[in-house]
Amino acid sequence: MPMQMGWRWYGEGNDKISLSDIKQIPGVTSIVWALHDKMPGEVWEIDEIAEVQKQLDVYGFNMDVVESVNVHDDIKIGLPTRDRYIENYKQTIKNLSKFGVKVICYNFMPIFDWTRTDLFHPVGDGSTALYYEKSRIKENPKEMAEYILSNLGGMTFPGWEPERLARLDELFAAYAHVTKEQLWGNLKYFLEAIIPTCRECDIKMAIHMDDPPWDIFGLPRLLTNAENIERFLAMVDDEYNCLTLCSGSLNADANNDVAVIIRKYCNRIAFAHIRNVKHFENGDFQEASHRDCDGDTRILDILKAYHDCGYEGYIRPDHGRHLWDEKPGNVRPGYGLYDRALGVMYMLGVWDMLDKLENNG
Ligand SMILES: [Mn+2]
Repeated sequence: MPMQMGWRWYGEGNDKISLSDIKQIPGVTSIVWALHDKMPGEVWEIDEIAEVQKQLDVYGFNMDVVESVNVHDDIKIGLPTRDRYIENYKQTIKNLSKFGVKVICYNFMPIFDWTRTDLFHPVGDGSTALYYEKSRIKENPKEMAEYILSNLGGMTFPGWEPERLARLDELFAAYAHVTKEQLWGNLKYFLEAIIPTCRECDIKMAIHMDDPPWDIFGLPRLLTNAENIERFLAMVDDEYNCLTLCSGSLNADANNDVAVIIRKYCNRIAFAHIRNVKHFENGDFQEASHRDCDGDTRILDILKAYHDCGYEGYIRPDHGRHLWDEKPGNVRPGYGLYDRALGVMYMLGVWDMLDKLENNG
């Protein structure tokens, strides 16, 4: 079985890109989906999941990959109330298994999900892309949160729930005493509680890399480099404890050689995000097209590594630039149609050629 191409879709009425649009992109078989109106900690109910299945069935897409089932802050903080939310999480896993779901992507980042300082930074060719200006991430997380929320144009973004971020002071106070070691411990507690359910349901838990892969605003981050990936996999050494290997997140730190990491941990990668990043000398970075030479992430080496390992998991283009008529207000930042579709074709082009060289010499 070859790797399986997916496309992240935000759901009926919540995504300007339709399933019919996606169907016209060659090679996409999996819709990477979620129930985007769910708050972290809530159970995903059978009838709600069935609704999505019905929509995908019309186009013959599978719903094998969920991104994300978000983890409640009480679990990350390690509060006594976490057990209730862990039970809910297990129920969600059980409900998802009834629909053939194979992989759940999640992350364990405190308070903020991915973080950028500019969502529509000019690339220089007329397009725009997400940008991270290191000097602007200093003391004031509120300013950044307000900027990002005000530029989502009312669109939902997992990890950026306005209801949660309205309580930013409260959240920072709650995390103030959580050291990096405690956060590791809380992640272990969570995984040890749910992995037996994952085994029973044949669903892999695939943690997303932290983005960017370093501490921000004094908040600890764990999944940042090869050493920490090693620690994570050894901590709960189980085939259902897996990775969402996000090339763009890891390579925001230029020291991370993503292709080397893939070759080492390929059997524990359940989901691959492919994204290219361009580095600047002062530590800033900008997202780039998937084409190898447009960034510094070495996309060709990454695809070759997956191919050499016989990777049969799920893969998707990650963020794309905003092209042509995609402008603030009409596009979900990073998740436009065109550049991600170009990314799919680039990846499939490389992959098909690697197949051909392997089969015909
Ligand atoms: Mn990613």
